[in-house]
Amino acid sequence: LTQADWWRSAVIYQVYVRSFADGDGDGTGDLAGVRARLPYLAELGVNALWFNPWYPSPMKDGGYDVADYRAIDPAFGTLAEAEKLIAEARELGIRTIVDIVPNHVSDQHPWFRAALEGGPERDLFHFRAGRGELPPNDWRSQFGGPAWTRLPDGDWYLHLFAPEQPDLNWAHPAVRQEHEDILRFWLERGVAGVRIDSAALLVKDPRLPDFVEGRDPHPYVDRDELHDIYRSWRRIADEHGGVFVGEVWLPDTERFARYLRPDELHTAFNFSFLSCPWDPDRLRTSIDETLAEHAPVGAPATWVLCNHDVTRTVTRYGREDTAFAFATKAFGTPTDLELGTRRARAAALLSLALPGAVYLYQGEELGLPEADIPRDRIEDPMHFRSGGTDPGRDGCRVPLPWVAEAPHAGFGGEPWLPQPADWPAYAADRQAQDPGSMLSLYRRAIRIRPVFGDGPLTWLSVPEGVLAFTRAEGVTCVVNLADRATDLPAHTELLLGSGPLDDRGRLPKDTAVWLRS
Ligand code: TEU
Repeated sequence: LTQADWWRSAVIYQVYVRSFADGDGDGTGDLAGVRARLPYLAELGVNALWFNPWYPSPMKDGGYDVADYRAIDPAFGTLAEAEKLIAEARELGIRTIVDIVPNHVSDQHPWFRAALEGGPERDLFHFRAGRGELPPNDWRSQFGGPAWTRLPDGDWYLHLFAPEQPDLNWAHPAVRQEHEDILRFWLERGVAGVRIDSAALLVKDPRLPDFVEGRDPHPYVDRDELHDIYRSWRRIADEHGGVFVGEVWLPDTERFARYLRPDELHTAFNFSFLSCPWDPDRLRTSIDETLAEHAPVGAPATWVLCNHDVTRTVTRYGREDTAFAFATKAFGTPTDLELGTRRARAAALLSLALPGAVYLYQGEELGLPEADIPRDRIEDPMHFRSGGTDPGRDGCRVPLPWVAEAPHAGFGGEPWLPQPADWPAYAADRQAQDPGSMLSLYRRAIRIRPVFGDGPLTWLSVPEGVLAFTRAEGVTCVVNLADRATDLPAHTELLLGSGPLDDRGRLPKDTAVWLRS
């Protein structure tokens, strides 16, 4: 692989800045905190950092309500500091990916404020008269409740997410122009890539019809007009050597792959893998379908186990229903963390052995569980819009534990979300000393991972319930998802294991190894 192709097999670490590390002691993570931890990230061995939105924001949706796309939220730092961070990371061989939110802006964005004043900026959004006392159509917000909010003047505006996130009108040329300028702005500041938030939702049917189950095209998901937008974005990326990763959430694999054609997005998140249950057949099918859908368009697959929207991996795999990822669970779902951790360790070796790029959400390398957030501390709008039944996504966004013996586990000041009492046990400094820790496993796995080369995947025939495959370099990954221990295929060297073999040298259940044949 050439330098320019780094993204085809990269390990990309997701930084949720607000919860990563707090450099100034105010309880909110910041760029100073990230800069201080760059050596940690270099030692972990990741190739790039994806920063969740770091722009000025009222934080009604963790920064996905952007008030200014060309600056840094003062709670995080300054633009000059971001440029320093980008350069310092690059010195360590780590590239930067920024998160662009094109579907909507904050209600505090100058455009929306001007629109509320009745200016021509109204055309940049979807303002409509209601149907009597009812909203203009029956669309629902992704967070629950109607997708429309009524203003004192009687008009309604569309928001597919929270009311503080009005949707932009992508049929308006100024919206396109503005986002192309924003892309250039960040690419010119040295970022290597851009994550595109809610990438399949931007374009709406201009008639804004009621939703009809199964009707194609959908009034706001995966509309054909999107491809023209991403083609012009791709030209901008190519001028700067930048790459895209789209948050394209589409179950239909053919429609999904259209976004990855050579003149569109470079990559997209693999939500099929993320929402796959801990089941050998389902995992193998997900892997096969992923590789099959990417091959014709020549795009590399991505492997995602967790992100800031879903339940932490060790918790998900420690529950009876291991499949769910996008919908959160009721409060107090029974969880076996020991089992979940064993599986998460095996899943780490599985995902890092597959062909393509791997996304690693901060804290996964520490094996953090989903935290129970006291109800009166929850901030996620998803919780409120569910009427309080859904705990929301804050449980995977708790400030990280760095130092076991320090106040707030070394995060910094009193964290904006409370840390569970056992957080110090997960602290990075403690795990760095422990060869059996999740951190040590991730460090070794990321270091050894290049032994798989960039060859294609070949499945080996092994007993039922076991997944085993090789890549061109003669290195094999074996994952045991059966109920009993299994014999290992012939090999000359055991490179890495997610856990010990049993006393007869067999691979126990919920365990993975990397072997040299
Ligand atoms: O998420 C978009 C998305 O797919 C969500 O609707 C997802 O289904 C939801 O979070 C339920 O889990 C992106 C961001 O990742 C998310 O954090 C933002 O809240 C959302 O966009 C709005 O910008």
